[in-house]
Amino acid sequence: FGARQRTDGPYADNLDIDVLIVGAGFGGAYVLYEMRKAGYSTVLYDAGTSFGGTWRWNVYPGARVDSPVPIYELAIPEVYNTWHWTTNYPDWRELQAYFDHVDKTLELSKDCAFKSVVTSAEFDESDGKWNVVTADGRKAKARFLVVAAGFAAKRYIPGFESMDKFRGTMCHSSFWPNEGIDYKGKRVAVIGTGASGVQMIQAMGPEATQLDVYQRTPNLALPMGKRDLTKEEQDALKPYYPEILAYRERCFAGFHYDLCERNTFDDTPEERQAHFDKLWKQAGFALWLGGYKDYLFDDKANDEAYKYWRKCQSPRVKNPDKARILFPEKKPHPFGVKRPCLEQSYYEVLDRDNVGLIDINEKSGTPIVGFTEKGIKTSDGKEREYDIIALATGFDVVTGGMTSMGLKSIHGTLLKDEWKEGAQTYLGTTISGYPNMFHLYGPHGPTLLANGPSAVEIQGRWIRDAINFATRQKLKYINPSKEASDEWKKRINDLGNLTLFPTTRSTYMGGTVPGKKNEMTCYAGGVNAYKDEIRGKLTDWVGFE
Ligand code: N01
Repeated sequence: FGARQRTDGPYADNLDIDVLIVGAGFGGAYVLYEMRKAGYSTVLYDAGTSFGGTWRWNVYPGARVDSPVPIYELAIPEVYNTWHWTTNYPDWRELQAYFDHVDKTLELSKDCAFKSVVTSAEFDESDGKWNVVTADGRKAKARFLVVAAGFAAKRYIPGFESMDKFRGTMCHSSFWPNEGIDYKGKRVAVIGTGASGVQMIQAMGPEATQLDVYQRTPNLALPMGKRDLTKEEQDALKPYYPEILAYRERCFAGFHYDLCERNTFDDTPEERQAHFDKLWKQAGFALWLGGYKDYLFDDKANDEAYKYWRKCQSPRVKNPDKARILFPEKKPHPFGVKRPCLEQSYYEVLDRDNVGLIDINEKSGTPIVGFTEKGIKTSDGKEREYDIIALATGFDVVTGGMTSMGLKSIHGTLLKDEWKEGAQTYLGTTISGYPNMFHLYGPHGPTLLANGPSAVEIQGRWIRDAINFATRQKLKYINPSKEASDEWKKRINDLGNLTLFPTTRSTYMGGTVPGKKNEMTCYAGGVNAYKDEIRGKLTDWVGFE
């Protein structure tokens, strides 16, 4: 991360402030804005060098948000009224420029210390303050600690045998250099076909000499529907932004879609076809987030969604061997319980002659057995040679950022040890034993089941109000009770168990890091219900000590 350049202002040693925020993505930016408006002395630490969070790190080829704007932006008028996008699905460069604009408009950086990695944080009950230490030894005291680390702060690299022997270039999607890696005319492998893998494959396939895709599970990808946006059409819509952006919080996933009021088999096959066709035409996440209301609960209903998806996408791949791996007749998992990526030319790129598709699924294919100096070896004894290996293998998702920060409870235990048996939170915003600490866009909130800005604004306002109430009531600290926290965990699991999510290992179930507990990580009752549920607890400190 490099050394800190400054020693003044937010970079000073021995800070003593009201609120310390960790993370400069949407969550951190929003909370900093709210805290300052409320008059608290606030400082934000981030490991990177500017605002953007995940969009500063994930600059791999083809990286582009797959949630449309203006849904995917902050509902802050001074920011959106002075900003225009070039497209409804901006790429990482445009998102970085947007974050620079947020920073400049709200003057956020003056309260930020970048290149500041938190390595330990412990609450002192005697003075009611957090003691936070950074990697370069700075200390800070704060009454409140807000962890806005995001769900993808800690990358996951599988421990393939002899990885260190590979002599070519190897890089994880979230650690791609800003200046890029020249893959034109090179032999490239991509491992992983989640959202990052799909986008990399689309970008690199047409340029590389040879691109091999190592797929463990097919991505049930949907057409993105990307198009250019003009300044005029955005200006015409801006008077309605307050209503459009508020509407997100009334929808299940914080987008502008909602599940349809009918069950799958309420409709005749013809009506069903017409309904699916309508969603398909809308593109984006419509088929996923606007489907029949039972399809994420009832496997038979889910079959209909999968069959429709397969019928639409499979004609795009002519190579029968590839088609078999990409569109199995028996669905690989219920449609929608793993995040369908939004694609533009994914299937045409996979169908190219210079693009290979290797099924590394343990049941149906030939798993990777290890790396060599020159490439990758699979269980059928084949060794393929590469110049570049791109790891699109995801993250220690949702909890990894929080467990890497050295957070210590008032009982002397470390969060990373406590959460070995699974995350434990109250309301997806607080943790028992960690008084006056809040988190957002992390475990047990809507998080991965929600549009990012919608979720962080709901949680950010709640955190602001909790801090306001505690301050006005002169409470030294607030701490959720163990009982309330157990109840919330049960609520998360009960909601999850109503759905088909627990049938499949996925980011919603904690990801694929070996040994990590497979359990529901997000609140599955919907953004709208979540908002009401947590607000109700704040008025009388229900569940807090
Ligand atoms: O990571 P992932 P991601 N051997 O965990 C495979 C957001 N996001 O970086 O499916 C072989 O989804 C794994 O296989 P399987 C988005 O919310 C958004 O792509 O577990 N393969 C999978 O294919 C997303 O959910 C955007 O069988 C292994 C892949 O690696 C989240 O970030 C863009 C393996 C990991 O997929 C993470 O997405 C990018 C192993 N040992 C990301 N281990 C946009 O907005 C894992 N895999 C556009």
